[in-house]
Amino acid sequence: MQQMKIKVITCSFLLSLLLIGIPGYIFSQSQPLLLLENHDFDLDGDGKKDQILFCFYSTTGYSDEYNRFTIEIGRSIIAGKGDNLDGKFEVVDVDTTDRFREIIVPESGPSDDYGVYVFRFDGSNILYLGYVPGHLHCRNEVVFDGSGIVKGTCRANILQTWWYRCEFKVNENQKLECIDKDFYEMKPKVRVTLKLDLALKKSPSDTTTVWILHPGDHAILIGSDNKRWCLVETESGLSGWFAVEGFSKINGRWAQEVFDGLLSAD
Ligand SMILES: [Ca+2]
Ligand SMILES: [Ca+2]
Repeated sequence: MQQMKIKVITCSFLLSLLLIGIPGYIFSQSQPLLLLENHDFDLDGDGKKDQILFCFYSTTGYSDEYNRFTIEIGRSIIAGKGDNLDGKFEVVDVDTTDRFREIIVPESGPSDDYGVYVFRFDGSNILYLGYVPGHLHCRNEVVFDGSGIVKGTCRANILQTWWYRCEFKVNENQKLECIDKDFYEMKPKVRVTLKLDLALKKSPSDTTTVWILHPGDHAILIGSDNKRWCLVETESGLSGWFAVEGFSKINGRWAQEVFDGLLSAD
């Protein structure tokens, strides 16, 4: 992975030129603009270096809060939106067995909701492959290791606030597609205290009750299918499953009525 050289200029004239033909944008003439240039990358594998022209700018009224960008390569140009864009791009290789190298654009999001936008130049057009959640340079939340599988850190959909390792691959439509799994390890692992009785099941496919947790018992939330079933482990090392309806109903009660210690973040 290589980070591009960044040159900061004020250049509303150049931005106007770049965005001819792209409707829906209004700029003030004094708007600051980051221009990034690099001539050293062959993105489409044809043996010729591709000139990449990158512009970040803001429509928020705050000059350092970049929420728009354009990428121009040859005659192809694409415009994108983001939230607290870092104002830089990088080149990665999603899959070392194909001829392409990809451009990624990181953002910090509205509330430390990090992620990267991924683009590919196919020799004619710049394609938007998709979005990978996670911080590009912290805790390996996002990993481009050339395997063809891009690893991200996704926020889960049930029970409480938690994250899991999600994986994406580029499908036949040139889009990053999330690889669905039956089980995701919860990050972080949360220790909860029971407030009500809770019957634990043997597995999602075998709902035989294996034992019952009682008020005051402690358990660790281990993982989930991120759809309905969650796995807990007791302090004595026993494990079992319980079902969640909707976002956080357990046997008709809110999860907070069943567990003390659940995480809840914006
Ligand atoms: Ca090339
Ligand atoms: Ca490649």
